[in-house]
Amino acid sequence: MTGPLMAYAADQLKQRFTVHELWKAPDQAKMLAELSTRVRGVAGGGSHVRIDAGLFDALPKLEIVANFGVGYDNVDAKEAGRRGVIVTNTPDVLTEEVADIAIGLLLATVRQLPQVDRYLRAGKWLEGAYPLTSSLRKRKVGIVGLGRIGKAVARRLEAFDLEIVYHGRSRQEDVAYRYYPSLVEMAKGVDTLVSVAPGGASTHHIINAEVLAALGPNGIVVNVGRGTVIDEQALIKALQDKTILSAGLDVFEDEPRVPAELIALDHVVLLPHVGSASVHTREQMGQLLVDNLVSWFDGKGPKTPVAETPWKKA
Ligand code: A2R
Repeated sequence: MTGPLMAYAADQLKQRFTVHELWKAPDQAKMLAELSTRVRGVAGGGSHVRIDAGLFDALPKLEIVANFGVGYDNVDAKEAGRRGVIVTNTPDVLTEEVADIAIGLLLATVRQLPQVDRYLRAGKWLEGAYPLTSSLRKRKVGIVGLGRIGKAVARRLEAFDLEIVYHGRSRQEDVAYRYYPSLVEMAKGVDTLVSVAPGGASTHHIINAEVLAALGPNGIVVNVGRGTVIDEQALIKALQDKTILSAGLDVFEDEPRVPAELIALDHVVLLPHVGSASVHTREQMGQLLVDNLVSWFDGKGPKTPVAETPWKKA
């Protein structure tokens, strides 16, 4: 294990395997050197530990990396593929949970729910009503990354009677929403962006100053995918100078560090990456991580390999 995992999953791993806890070692390089010919599987927790060529070099007998989370930008999956190491993630089991948070965050941002709560607690209601807020009504929502979670968000937004469009690398033939090959063009046509795109080089800072300017002064940005998708400094500037109206963020560029300039802005809503963080869903994710390792070492192949390391039964 490269980092702590919830007991629900860690206990199962310890029952089935000999588990070494890398992050607890006073000298991690020494531990890796001692274990180099014995470690066959890695359970990766969280996005803060990079699993890349350095670790693969240190563990030449490695067969599988089971990542906790659907996003695996913390793993160099292409390099794993080149070396014949399987990478698995935890898709589907968190889709609805993260979509719920996307909607909750959107509503909280548009109607300023945390700010309104703070207002009441500060006793200000006794002095008068909270100022009127912006509205979800008549908003047009552009989804950045219409994948499993993006589609679950879109399904929920349909119930709110909002117009939905999307941007991704390719048009999806089986959806009726309008497709924008250009993110800037989509931003010009909507006032609300919901980003559910993965991290990594291909999405790095795709929501930049130009996109935010195109979104305009009524613009709201919600991000539940990866922090690196948004140019955070450009976002801070756009919020400070009112290029856009507000933002609701569950993910940040350098978690768990959140820029003081963002925290200083009272009109944004900030969550500490809790999209999938319910007991129910985290247990499902932990179980899928365990199931991938058990299935692999039982000789039955990985359950949910990522695209870069496809599995074909021999
Ligand atoms: O690009 P497409 O057509 O393959 O659509 C995928 C989109 N996507 C991108 N969109 C714009 N620019 C890119 N460079 C780019 N790369 C990928 O993101 C697809 O519609 C979506 C990802 O969907 P799924 O693979 O089904 O992932 P899921 O389960 O919805 O999770 C999305 C992300 C995770 O990677 C974590 O970062 C986070 O949500 O939890």
